[in-house]
Amino acid sequence: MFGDMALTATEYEVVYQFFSLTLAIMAGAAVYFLASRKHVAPAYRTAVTTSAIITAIAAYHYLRLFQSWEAAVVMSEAGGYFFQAELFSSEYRYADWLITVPLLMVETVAVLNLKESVSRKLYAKLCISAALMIILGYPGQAAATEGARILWGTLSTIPFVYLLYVLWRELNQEMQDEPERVKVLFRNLRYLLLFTWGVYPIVYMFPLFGWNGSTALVVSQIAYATADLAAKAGYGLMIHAIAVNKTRYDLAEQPELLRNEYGLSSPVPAGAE
Ligand SMILES: *C/C=C(C)/C=C/C=C(C)/C=C/C1=C(C)CCCC1(C)C
Repeated sequence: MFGDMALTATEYEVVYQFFSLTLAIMAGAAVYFLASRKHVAPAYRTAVTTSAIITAIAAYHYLRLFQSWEAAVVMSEAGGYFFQAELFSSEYRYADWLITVPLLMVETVAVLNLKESVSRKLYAKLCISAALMIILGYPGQAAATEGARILWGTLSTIPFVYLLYVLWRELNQEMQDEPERVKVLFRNLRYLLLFTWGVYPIVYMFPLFGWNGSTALVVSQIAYATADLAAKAGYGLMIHAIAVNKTRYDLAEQPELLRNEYGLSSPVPAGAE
């Protein structure tokens, strides 16, 4: 719902630099997660690998968004900057979310290493509702009218609320036997999810408040990028911390795992998270 508009040089630069920075951090995070897989037991590696995949996919999409931003902003004859809404592809965001948001659900379940029958149901519920949330939100993002934005936004909120319900209610029942430390980390993980994911519907509503000038355009891009960093790279760090703790706990409980299943040569050093 952002139309063509004049931008100041600062507004153009701020988004340009922030996209560039986000791209760099996402790419760095992907390398870090790949390299730190070995700190955790094989049972938890899928979760950490998934973090690497998510941040790599996001890095690629930030490259595309960065290029799209460069292409969409031209110099006007008067010498100022001019944003051409048609040329800026926010589709990259939705394409990214469609893949990365279900993957974020995959890593959340994978790191718990639950019974297969239980995790299979959770994967299905969480991945399907995550994908539905993004698919239903897109027509509203692309719509030209407020009515359509409200309608699709509301429809998209239904799977979002269901997803939160599954994460809080159903997953709690599965968490009973987890060590205290893992319970605390997992509680914090869900709060991180709630606060970062909450940013997206708020930004989505900007035009409904009549907020669609150049400041709103810049703020929405920065807000999305910041939320993406916290919800993907930051979230991945917390997943890694949970995996390290669970590895340590497993080894304390069953030291023979060290040699056999885990193939580790020495215990995970304390403070490795
Ligand atoms: C890495 C990207 C993430 C975590 C993206 C999350 C996106 C959302 C939670 C989007 C939610 C939306 C609604 C709940 C309603 C309005 C439409 C959306 C798609 C912005």
